[in-house]
Amino acid sequence: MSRPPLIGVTTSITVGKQPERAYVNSAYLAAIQTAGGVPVPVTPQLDARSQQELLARCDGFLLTGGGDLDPAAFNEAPHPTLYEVAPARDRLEIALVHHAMESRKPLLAVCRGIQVLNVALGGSLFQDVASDPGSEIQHQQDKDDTPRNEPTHPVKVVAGSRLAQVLGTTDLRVNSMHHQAVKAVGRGLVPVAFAPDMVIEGVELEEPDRFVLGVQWHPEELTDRDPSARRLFGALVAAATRA
Ligand SMILES: [Mn+2]
Repeated sequence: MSRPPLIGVTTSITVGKQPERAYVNSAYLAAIQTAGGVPVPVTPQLDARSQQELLARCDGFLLTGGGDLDPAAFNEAPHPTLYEVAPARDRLEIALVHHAMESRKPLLAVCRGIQVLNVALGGSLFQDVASDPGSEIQHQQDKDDTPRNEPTHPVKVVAGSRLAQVLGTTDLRVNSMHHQAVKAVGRGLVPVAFAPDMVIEGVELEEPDRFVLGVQWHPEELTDRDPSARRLFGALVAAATRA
């Protein structure tokens, strides 16, 4: 019996508040543990040596949701709606993506995570989907106080993609708590899931034998009600067990 894999789970960090703290929503840790993995918080508070040692020991990674990336990373000026930019977190998570690419370790990227994955591979973001490109779909259900675990818009997944295979479906309804989205797609990534307004809701690495997936919704909040959400975390842990 192999040992359960260690899944590095990135944390948020307080911005402009003292004392500085790292934090992570329990739902991410629960989803990894239910899938049989051991979640290990990876925080921007670690120094470079600790970060490097910790990443090297992890068998797979989960990039979590949170505030916006500094748009300087894709050579754009900040949009007025930009919020909670944490440069130390950006640096850590971009380094983590490069580590996962070089070491060929599995990576699941959720919400902000899909944006980090895309930008780390040279892509760019729509900084405020509601105004650019503009949409009739409500991608920020938290604005209406809709519960985090309530699906609010449909997503179509490209048939034959790895994401469709992992989810076990090409049609699902997802929760939505993002005001940014993938614009120019990063090197080696393919968009494989779309909202009805054509906002990109899923990407994967083109290489067929690699497990690098990004989703714009929050499957960690849906594991109780949606088997496809459980399958995502199950597939990450399975891929990390083989890695
Ligand atoms: Mn959405």
